[in-house]
Amino acid sequence: MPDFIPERSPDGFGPAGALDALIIGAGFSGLYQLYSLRERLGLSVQVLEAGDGVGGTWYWNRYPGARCDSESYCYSYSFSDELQQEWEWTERYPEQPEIMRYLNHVADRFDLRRSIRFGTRVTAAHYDEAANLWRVTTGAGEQLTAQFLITAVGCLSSANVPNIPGLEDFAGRWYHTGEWPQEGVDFTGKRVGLVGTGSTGIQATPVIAAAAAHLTVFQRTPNFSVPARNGPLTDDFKREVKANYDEIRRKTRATTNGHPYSISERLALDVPAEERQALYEAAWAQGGLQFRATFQDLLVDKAANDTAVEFIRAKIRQIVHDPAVADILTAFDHPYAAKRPPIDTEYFETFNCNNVTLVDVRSAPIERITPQGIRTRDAEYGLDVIVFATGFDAMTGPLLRIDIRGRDGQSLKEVWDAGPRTYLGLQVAGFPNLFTITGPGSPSVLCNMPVAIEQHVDWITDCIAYMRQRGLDRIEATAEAADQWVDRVNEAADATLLPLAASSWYLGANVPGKPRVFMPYAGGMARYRRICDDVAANGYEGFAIGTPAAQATNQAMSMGGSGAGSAGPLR
Ligand code: N01
Repeated sequence: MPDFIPERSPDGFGPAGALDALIIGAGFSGLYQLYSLRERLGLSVQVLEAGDGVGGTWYWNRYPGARCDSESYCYSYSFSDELQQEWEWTERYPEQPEIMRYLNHVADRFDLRRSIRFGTRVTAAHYDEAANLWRVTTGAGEQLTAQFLITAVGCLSSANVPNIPGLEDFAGRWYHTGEWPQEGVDFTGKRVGLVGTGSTGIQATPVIAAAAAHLTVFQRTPNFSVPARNGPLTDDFKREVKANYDEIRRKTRATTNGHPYSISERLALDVPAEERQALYEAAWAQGGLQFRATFQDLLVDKAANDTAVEFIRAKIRQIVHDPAVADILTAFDHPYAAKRPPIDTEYFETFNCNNVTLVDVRSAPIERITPQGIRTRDAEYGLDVIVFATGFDAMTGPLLRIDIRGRDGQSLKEVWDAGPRTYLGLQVAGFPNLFTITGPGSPSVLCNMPVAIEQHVDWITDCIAYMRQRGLDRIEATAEAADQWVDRVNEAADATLLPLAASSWYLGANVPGKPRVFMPYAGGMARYRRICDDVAANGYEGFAIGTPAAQATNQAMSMGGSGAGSAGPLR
């Protein structure tokens, strides 16, 4: 039984005692979805959040050096002009505490906390077909019911701690960067081992090295990184941004990755070598993820990409004094940006410090963790602290750790046994009234996240408004539409170099046993937005939408060959 009485929606819609909508997660997505459904549609909404505060991914990822790789003024909500005018970002890239201040400000400014229950983890969500309701269970065993269930669980929120034998015997302390202690970790005088050199490890390395007696970095796959060139924002820049926010937001919505810059139209091999070098130098000096945009074909043409690889390799060799260390750092096995490219502040420079050691665990793998430290095939490294910067069970992990069951009790885990299958990354066939914000099959992690989040939240909100206006109470992606969308997601990935990174978390390759399926939609945010808009404009094409009774008729019709886009007679 719910332990509170939810407020009723003004139109009194929905079975007695049930919420109109239940949202899982109070990060960027959950906060905006709550605001949209409560303030724009006037629905009764409850957010359940496992953490003790808002922030989602940013609440948990408090590791040293945690900072956003998107530029602060665009890593923010666009839905409220008052909000964007009043908030002051201080740096080019916001540090984790600054993002937390921002999200707490948003929660207070829009009075969101009264609809959020903190410290409440959702363990199960089962669809009750007869009642057309989701029955949601929390870790404490409470049950809540809601017509719509919206997951705002983040793509990178399920920590991946590698299953290395001996961890339980380690005499020191160990941490995963994605579950960092709220009180922080004091590295003073400690011998620290850091496993993993993705974006997180690359951000954390210089900061931990500065604090610890000694840092040993265990690198399995060498990674590319470009300087972030972080720094304080000047008053002039802030004024300029605020005066031009409309145009900036228009641009972020129209670009491939949701950033405020366009990808160049130049092809890498169309320009003479000298000019290409000068362009890369300028991009390196400018810093940031924009380096990817230097040439149009970096992510689609291997020969073009090789020019970026060679440029970055040469830069690392210039920076790192010891050629043997530089060799390990530059033994790349994938095209540049085929994995999410990190950006850094003095990452490669850190390997020139006397208190830093790089260990190549590709050539000599980690064999076990001993009480004293980490033993590789070649040596044992004494450690007081181990930091796992080993990433996440991305995209599907946060959903699958909840026991989600749709029609006929079918579990999401079983339905996704061979990899995630969604329609637009928004819905799963067989799971009516369940929406997955930035779910697999949407651009999500290939995009500046707030841009992807706002697009999904707006689409879901419009969809629910559409249903309410027409007295429709159930929406479900058809299996045909989902199948076609999965094909499009695969085609979009195959048109790029992204699947060539064998160890990429985009493919699920970082988690042993996870099916290797390219999960995000790589066709670009702008194109995806158009597709979603067209689907809505065509009466939610590809979704069966109606009242439960009408929908049963539709499904029968659909099985009889009416295809995707079938709709209830009430529509
Ligand atoms: O995780 P990762 P991350 N033994 O999966 C290694 C976002 N992010 O937390 O490549 C040894 O990228 C693994 O090696 P390999 C961003 O989207 C955003 O760094 O599998 N090593 C790899 O080096 C990013 O992409 C920001 O061979 C092991 C590393 O651990 C995503 O989060 C900041 C291992 C994991 O890299 C994930 O980044 C930071 C093992 N058993 C992150 N298991 C912002 O800007 C794994 N590794 C907001």
